[in-house]
Order: sequence, then C-alpha cells, then structure tokens
Amino acid sequence: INNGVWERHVGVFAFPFASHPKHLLNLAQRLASAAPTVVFSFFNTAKSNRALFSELNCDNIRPYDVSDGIPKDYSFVGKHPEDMISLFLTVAEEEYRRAVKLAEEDIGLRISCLVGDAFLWFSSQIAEDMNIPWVSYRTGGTCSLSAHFYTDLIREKSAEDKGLRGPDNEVADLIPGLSTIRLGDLPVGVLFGNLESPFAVMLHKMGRSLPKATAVAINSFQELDTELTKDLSSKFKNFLNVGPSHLISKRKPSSKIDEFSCISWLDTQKPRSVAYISFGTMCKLSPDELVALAETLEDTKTPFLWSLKNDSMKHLPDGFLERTSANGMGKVVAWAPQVQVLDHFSISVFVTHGGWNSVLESIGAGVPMICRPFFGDQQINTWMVERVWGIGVRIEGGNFTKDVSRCALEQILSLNESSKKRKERIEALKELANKAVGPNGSSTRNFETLVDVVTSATL
Ligand code: U2F
Repeated sequence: INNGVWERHVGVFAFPFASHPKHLLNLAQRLASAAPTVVFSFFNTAKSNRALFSELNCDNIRPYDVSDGIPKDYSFVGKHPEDMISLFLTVAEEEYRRAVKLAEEDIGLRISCLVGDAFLWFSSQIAEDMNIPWVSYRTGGTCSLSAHFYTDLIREKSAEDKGLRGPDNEVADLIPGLSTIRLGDLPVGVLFGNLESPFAVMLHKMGRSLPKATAVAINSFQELDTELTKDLSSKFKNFLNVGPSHLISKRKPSSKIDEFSCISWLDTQKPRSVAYISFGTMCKLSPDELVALAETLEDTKTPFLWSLKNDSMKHLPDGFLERTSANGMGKVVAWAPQVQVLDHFSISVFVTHGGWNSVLESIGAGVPMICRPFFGDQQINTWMVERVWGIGVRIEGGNFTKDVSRCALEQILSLNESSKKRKERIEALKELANKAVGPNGSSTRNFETLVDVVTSATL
C-alpha cells in the first residue's frame, strides 16, 4: 500500500468496444502490479468502466469516464455497432483531453506517459502536446497490424497493377514478412469495403501513427510471426510482443465464477470430444446459419458447448435445447469462461469468428479451429490459421449450411493425416506461447522493457 503518495502517474486510454477495454485493463493490471508506486488512470466510457471495475479492486488503477458520444434520445433501432463507434469517434479526442486534465487535478500529479489502444491514433498528438511518451497497445494480431501499417503501399501497388484487384487473387510479397495473402482477406477498409468510413479511416490513421510511438506493444508472442515481427521491429521504435496475456493472468486464481457451470458439465464428457462454439462479443450468425449449424451438431452427434447470446436462442430449431440437454449431448450458455473451457481435456475443436483473442486463446490451449470470419481482421486471422500456421480450417463459401458445417467438423475431427498434422502444429505453437511468457521468455523480457518505457519517462 502506497498511502496515496505516487511516484508517477500513467494514463491508459481504452477503446470502449468489444473486448478491447477488458484487454487494456488486463495490460494496466500487469503494469500496475510490476510498478506498485505508479498510479494508473484508466479512461473509458462510464458503462464499460462500471462493468470492468465492479470486479476489480486494485489500489493503483483509477477509472475515469469519457463520454460515448451518443446523443440524448438517440434511437438504437436498426443501428449497427459501427454506428456507435462513429459517434464515439466524433467526441473521443476532446473527451480524453478533458478527462486527462481532471485526473491530473484529482490525483495531484501530471501524467508522465500515455498508454493507449492502438485504435486511438490521436493519443499520439495528445502525448506530443503534453511532451510525454506514448505507448500504442494492439489487442489484435501482428498480421492485421502490418496490413494497416502498409495500407498506403498496398493501395499504391493495387492502383498500379490491375492484377491486384480481385478479392480472390492470392498475391505474393504484398506485405513484408507475409509470403502470400488472398486480397479479399486483407482487413476490411484496406483495399475493399468503404475506405472512407470512420472505422476504415481510424485504422488507416492507426497504421500511419505507429512509427511515432515510443513503443508499440502487442498481445502476441514473437515466435508466432517471426518474419512479420522482424519487419515491424525495423519500422517501430520498440515493437514489443508481450503476450499471450491470458497465459499470464491464468496463473493467478480467477475470481470469475462459472455462472453456467460449463466446467463441471465438461468434466462429464469424453476426452477430446466436445466442440466449443463462440463468435466473440459482437458477431452473430444469421438465423439460417444458426439452424444449419445446430442441425449438423445433432445429426453428427457431436457433443458441444455453445456460448450464444440470449437474443439468438430463439432462432434455434424447435426442441433443440430440450433434446440436446436431456441426452447430455450439448449445453448452450449465454457466456462461458472461454480460457478455462479451451483448456479443458474434453475440447476437440473451437468453432470461432477468428477474433484475435479467440485465436490466441485457442493456440494457448492447443485446440484446432474452424473459422467463420465476419468482419475486420477476422479474415486475415483466418488466413493465418488455415494457410500460414496450418492449425485450422475456414468454412467453405463463408456461411454455415448443413453441408458446410458437416464438412468442416469432419475435416478437424477425423483421424486422418492432415488432422493429425494440424494438431501437432498447434501443440508446437502452444509450447512456444508458454515458453514466451515463462521465465526469461521473449514476452517476459519484452514486458520488462515495456515497464521501463512506461515508468521511467521523465517530465
Ligand atoms: C473484436 O473481437 P471480439 O472481442 O468479439 O473477439 P475476441 O478478440 O476473440 O475476444 C473475445 C473475448 O471474449 C471472451 C474470450 C475472448 O477473450 O475469451 N469470451 C468469453 O470469455 N466467453 C464467451 O462466452 C465469449 C467470449 C473484433 F471483433 C475482432 O475482430 C478483433 O480481433 C478483436 C481484438 O481486437 O476485437
């Protein structure tokens, strides 16, 4: 206990959507426990702060609220999550600047370093105006970060070469360190989609801002993407892979309760038999896809644990929940303790949207994946899973039908040579991931550098 006399004050800017704030807070917690004489102000929207801090009791992390930019009486009907992001971005920079002043007055100490979600490119300008270092933290993967960093180059190359325009073209050496990429798998907004949308512009600005950062930290481990890491290390001042973060926090006892008793249900299942299904915090299957996947699970008698949002449950086939729970074949829950679930001996495959944290958590547990990407970086993550690391498959044609679901399950669950190879490769990556966060591992050493950058900044 510091008695409130802090040596330094660090500002942490969260991007208040999907699982981003949770992962920023996780980084803040790691930093706060490595530097107990430093106080961290955590800037985030009120709603997200309330959810995160109801479970957290950490003396040297203080929540400060910023506005979400949603006007009073705003109608949410028919709105997309991207609309919320656009509203937030219209007020964000001003809001963080305001809240920083408030936190400095409140704590009685000037902020000496800013750590921000990489999406919040304007943190670079705020830090420059305050004359302090800025650390950009990427919650996604190195592959998509690189695509955003090279967006201008990719667009220039595609403008010059007509062959670089079709989404199905697989192009060599487009991104340094990535031998090939299917153009349609570049993150949305790099080459395809609405390049002028606030979200695409944000990502483009993120890519351009990174070389200005004193450090770019990322929730990954360098052994996963050796060549991409080598390239970005020559472009950024301190490119620091400090993850997988869940393997570090997992070592501490978790207070989070398994509300729906997923683990005790998994305990009753056979080893490597259960498909775990989750599409992250934002993505939802269409009713047709949901039915196709559910029917395939029943037809193929594949045991499953499905994390499904409450508002999607009504689209499940009639009697599906009753039948599959009565015969012990399946369990549908509104939320699962994913990291613990993936680590369970009974899990055979992860059916995922390819969100970065899900991919990393699957690698950390050695569980092969079936990917059904929706948007953003999920396509490029899927490309890496299937084509670069060889640890999973992408579903045919982009959507679940009964045939497509059956074929994907067969590919992963059969005992043939390619399935065995996939399992071997993901086991090898699991070992590397655990080594990276172990004593003297690459991520452990990188994290020490990060702590130095964040805490030794002088005013
Ligand atoms: C956005 O992705 P999401 O937040 O939707 O998905 P993930 O990055 O895979 O993170 C989901 C997290 O939520 C946890 C799970 C992950 O840490 O363990 N979780 C859980 O514990 N229980 C559940 O029942 C369901 C989820 C975006 F959409 C992606 O494209 C990006 O890659 C990602 C990172 O920037 O953010």
